[in-house]
Amino acid sequence: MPDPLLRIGELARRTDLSPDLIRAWERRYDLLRPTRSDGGFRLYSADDISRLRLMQRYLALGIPTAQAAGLVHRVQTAAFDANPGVPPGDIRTALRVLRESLENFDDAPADRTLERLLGVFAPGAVLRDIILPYLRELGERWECGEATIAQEHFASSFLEGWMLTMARGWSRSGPYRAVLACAPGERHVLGLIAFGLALRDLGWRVTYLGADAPVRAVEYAADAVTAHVVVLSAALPGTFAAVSDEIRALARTHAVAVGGPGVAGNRSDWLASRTLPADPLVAAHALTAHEHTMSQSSGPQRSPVPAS
Ligand code: B12
Repeated sequence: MPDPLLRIGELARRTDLSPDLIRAWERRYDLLRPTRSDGGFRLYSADDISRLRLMQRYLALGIPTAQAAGLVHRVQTAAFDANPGVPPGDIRTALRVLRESLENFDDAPADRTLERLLGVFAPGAVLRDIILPYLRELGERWECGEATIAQEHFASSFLEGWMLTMARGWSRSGPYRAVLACAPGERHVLGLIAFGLALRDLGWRVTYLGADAPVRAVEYAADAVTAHVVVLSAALPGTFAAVSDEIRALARTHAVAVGGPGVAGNRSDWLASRTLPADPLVAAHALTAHEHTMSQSSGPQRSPVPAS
């Protein structure tokens, strides 16, 4: 389902900014991308929330407003510049092949198509323009009864395996280290793997713990690899609430960020301030920009909040 669109009052409430300040940033720095409702009201998306949170984050680091807005633009556009779009015709064909092959339990055509696309386009573009939209579309068709549980399980298992094959060796080189895990009880791993691939492409070493990871195990791995950041992910709305005390305890000693659809409905300001942008590619760029800023800042004290 597409993310719900918000009027400015709700956007202000979710970001703890005044509507006047949001409008001023929108006007002066072209920071937001609202669409219009039939009645002419501006409607904002999850991406706009991400941009405002990123802006708040940079301001909190003491970066002047115009420069902070420039950084927000740069993070957003860098994700696209590094992964130029797959042409619409190729996207349509690839989505058709994925649908027809995976939903008939025959993964060979899907495999060949994805291999061919990877030979031509950046991995991030293949993820953003084909794999993630297919998974979302399949999820929507499954929800309304047009795809069966068997088809959904077969397709998501194939794509999970395929993405993890792309990920081989992702823990081995790069200047920054991240530990990635689904929060306890959470088994939706696909968005987290996509995010990990995007981080790897930006030079991160990724230590991936997968589904349903106890917070103590995450902490153990983070200490073992001296992680710069721990990223926890959830798709279910109750996942983070169930372990919020443990995550807060972890955040006292480690930089912690959270992501995935399970963060969206969460009312905790504490979680909101640690929420990564919803788009995995943009989130990877935001985290990397943050890490650059932190490594250039003079003080020895690291910020406990890595992004947004
Ligand atoms: C595949 C799937 C599963 C698979 C997961 C397999 C796997 N290897 O991950 C399995 C079968 C395990 C599963 C199980 C369940 N599922 Co399920 N599942 C889905 C499904 C169909 C697709 C989810 C998915 O991976 N989408 C692809 C990802 C890439 O897209 P996305 O989730 O929209 O995420 C986007 C962003 O949020 C971002 N993102 C995602 N994660 C992250 C992480 C980071 C760090 C970042 C930066 C970004 C990011 O990337 C995406 C691109 O924009 C959805 C339906 C749907 N419409 O989403 C239901 C859905 C998520 N599942 C649901 C439910 C209820 C369950 C079960 C409880 C079902 C059951 N009764 O057992 C269990 C719970 C298991 C658990 N404890 O976690 C519900 C959740 C409803 C809710 N909001 O409460 C959904 C929405 C279906 C529904 N409408 O009922 N599920």
